[in-house]
Amino acid sequence: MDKFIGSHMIYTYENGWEYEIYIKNEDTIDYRIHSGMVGGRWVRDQKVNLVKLVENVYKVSWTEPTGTDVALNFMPEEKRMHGIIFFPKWVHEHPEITVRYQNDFIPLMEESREKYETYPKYVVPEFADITFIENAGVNNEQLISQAPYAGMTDDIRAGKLQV
Ligand code: FER
Repeated sequence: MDKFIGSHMIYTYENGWEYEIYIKNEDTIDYRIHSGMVGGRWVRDQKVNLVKLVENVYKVSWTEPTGTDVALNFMPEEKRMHGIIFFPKWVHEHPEITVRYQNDFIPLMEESREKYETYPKYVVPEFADITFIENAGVNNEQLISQAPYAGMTDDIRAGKLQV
């Protein structure tokens, strides 16, 4: 697992949604969502379950304060991953409530998941191509420390965003 921990990746799902993840340590991720239904959303210090399934295949799973459940399988050697996201009905209907720096709005997420409907869930299973991968070390607090902006992933891939 040591090889995977510290991975900083950008990937584009086959539906066009672009995401960025940093595997901060053995049970924590930071991430930014650059496009798609909840583009602009970003989160630090989300607790996850992280396991190595077989050599070079890793699974990251968690449940969000919004009630969204996520399971991701990474195959870094193939530059591919597969993600499945289970959105509560309310996130599909009011994605804008979740599009923010979530860490500063945990009570709003918890209120919204009680106030609005959960079912039926909106399930999004997609493969993605990994377009950037580096190892940024463990517990790097600078890496995901600013809001996503248009063109940010191009800047990261071009090495223009040094942290
Ligand atoms: C991902 C798919 C979904 C991901 C995060 C999410 C970091 C989170 C979704 C949400 O909470 O709305 O690949 O990677």
